[in-house]
Amino acid sequence: MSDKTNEQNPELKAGQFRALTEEEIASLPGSPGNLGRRGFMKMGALAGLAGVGGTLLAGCGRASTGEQPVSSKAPAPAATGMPEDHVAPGKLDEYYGFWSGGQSGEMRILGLPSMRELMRIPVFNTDFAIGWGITNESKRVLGENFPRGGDLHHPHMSQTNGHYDGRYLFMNDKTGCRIARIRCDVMRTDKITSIPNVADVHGLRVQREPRTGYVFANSEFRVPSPNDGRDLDDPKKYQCVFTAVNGDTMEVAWQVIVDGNLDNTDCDYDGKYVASTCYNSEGAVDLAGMMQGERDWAVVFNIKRIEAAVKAGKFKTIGTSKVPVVDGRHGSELTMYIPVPKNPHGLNSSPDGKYFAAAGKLSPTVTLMAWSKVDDYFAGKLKDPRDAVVAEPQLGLGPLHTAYDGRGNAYTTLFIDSQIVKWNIQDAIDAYAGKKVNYLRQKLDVAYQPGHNHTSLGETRDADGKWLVSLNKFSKDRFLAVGPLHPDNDQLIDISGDQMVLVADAPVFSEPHDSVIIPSRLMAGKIKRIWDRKDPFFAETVAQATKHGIVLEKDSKVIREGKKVFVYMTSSAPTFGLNSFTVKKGDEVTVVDTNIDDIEDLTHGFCLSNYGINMEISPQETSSVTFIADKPGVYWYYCTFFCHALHLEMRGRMLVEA
Ligand code: CUK
Ligand code: CUA
Ligand code: CA
Repeated sequence: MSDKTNEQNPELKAGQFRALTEEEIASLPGSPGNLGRRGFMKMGALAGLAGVGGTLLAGCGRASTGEQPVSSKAPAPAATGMPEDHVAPGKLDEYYGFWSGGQSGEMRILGLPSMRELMRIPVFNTDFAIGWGITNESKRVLGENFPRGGDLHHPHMSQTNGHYDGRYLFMNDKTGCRIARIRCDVMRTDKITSIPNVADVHGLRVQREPRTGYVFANSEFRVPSPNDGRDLDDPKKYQCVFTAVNGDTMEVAWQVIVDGNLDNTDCDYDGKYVASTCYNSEGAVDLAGMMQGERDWAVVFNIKRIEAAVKAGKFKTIGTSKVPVVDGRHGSELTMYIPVPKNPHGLNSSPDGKYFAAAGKLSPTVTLMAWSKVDDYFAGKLKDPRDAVVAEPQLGLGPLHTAYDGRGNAYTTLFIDSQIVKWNIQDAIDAYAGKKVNYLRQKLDVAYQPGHNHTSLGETRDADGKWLVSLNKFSKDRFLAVGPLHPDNDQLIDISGDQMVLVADAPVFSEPHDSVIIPSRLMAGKIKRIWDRKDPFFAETVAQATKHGIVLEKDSKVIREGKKVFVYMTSSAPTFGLNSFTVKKGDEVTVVDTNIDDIEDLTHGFCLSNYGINMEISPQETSSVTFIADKPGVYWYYCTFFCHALHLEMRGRMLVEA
């Protein structure tokens, strides 16, 4: 950041900004004078953006969001009877929502329309309730030297033929360059893969056809290649790669070197292409530089050609990684670069399989491109990649992501305007072709500053057009004060009628970026209520016990191998199989606990006082933990899940001899 003075706020340096006061907003040229808090939020966002360079909103007048007339009034929610999102006590939600946990590193399960949080699934984070990052079973998934947390942005469910198939959820860790997989049958993270040759993993999507298949991952940050200390301050030599992971084995299949960088990604409905937005075609390393160009691009990857190139050995490897890396920079026959305005963000395929949309972010437009034109390009029938664009509707300020209802309408979040704009795809195409039609349908105020939005089933062929969630970054005054850190506000919107209707505000902890909404009927019978004793998640622990001659469902016994002590015990409400066990100071102790209760919901815990250990053991599960008994004395272990009237009495002693 330079020392140049910020033009808007002379007392601040370039790059620093503060929200304007209400008086300052009222005095701005073109200001309606008396802005409500919504206007205030918008101007604050504008001031923040304007503070960095001035050219940021190039291409759009500040107040004009397109010449097309549209109502931005929110229709009143249903005035009579129960609210639409009311799910009575004892009743079940119609949809699951799988929610990103952002910088908390976890994934969350919500019920819709109630927006009740049902469960948190630790993924990249450590979690004391579950013992994630503590148990041996979780460490086998995380790796021994796992980072302390992660930044989870994009959860997506595996698909078969463009339908959710209930097998897995995949998600990225932006900071740790990792991809994780959650098994939907037990809702537990079962694989984490580190992506080589990248500095972050941001956008993530799954292959729809014929199935998942590939998990596609974008890297946003450009770094030297390999990033081993060379070319430190020579950004021209930095690069970025696109990654495809095999969703079955979770091994990295191949990577593609690209020009510029990669932000968000989505694929087609034919299994042929995957496309990503790039906001840093400039290859800059500072904000002003990344906003220099009026256009960046969307890059399309030709999957078949990339596979063929890898098969033919036309690849290299980078550094110590063995992953095949092909060159997809300009001029390559593996890729297509479609110019789009300016610093695009979201990339979203329409559920009819025909189009993909790049949201303009710094341009008030969304660029709609046709997969059929991509076919034409790779067949040599389309010369100018820009001719793949079939519409470029002007929607409003700060378009970030687009969702679809399956009835021909698209819904785009406007970060700066704090609105969802509904527009009609065919009308936008006709308008682009020169016809006089109004493609705008409605603008709905949301509170405030939406990032992603998501429609029920909207990323599959089954888009049902019932619900839309707007994942808003700010909640400001919508909830009781809870300190300087505010919750985000995820709003539920009914899109089943002609007009969007805001139904509910749901506060959420930092910071959901994305979500998927899946009918509960689709998951019916797929989610286990009790562990299977043969589950692979703890199979290695079972194998180790078998070597010791232990039957985990029956035996509670201590086995010593030199300085290694294995403590096997059962849990059955309200008792541990061992009342006490004795070890020596310095021993490496492994406690293996098996919950032999087979009653649904009867979970036990094993918590060892003053040793920083807790683990969850659900019915028929085995959990284990290994630690050094480095403190002599008496240490109680106790059950942490209230399992029985005598739950408090469910405890025992570890005696550590000096
Ligand atoms: S995202 Cu990751 S910065 Cu718009 Cu998909 Cu929030
Ligand atoms: Cu077992 Cu509480
Ligand atoms: Ca740019």
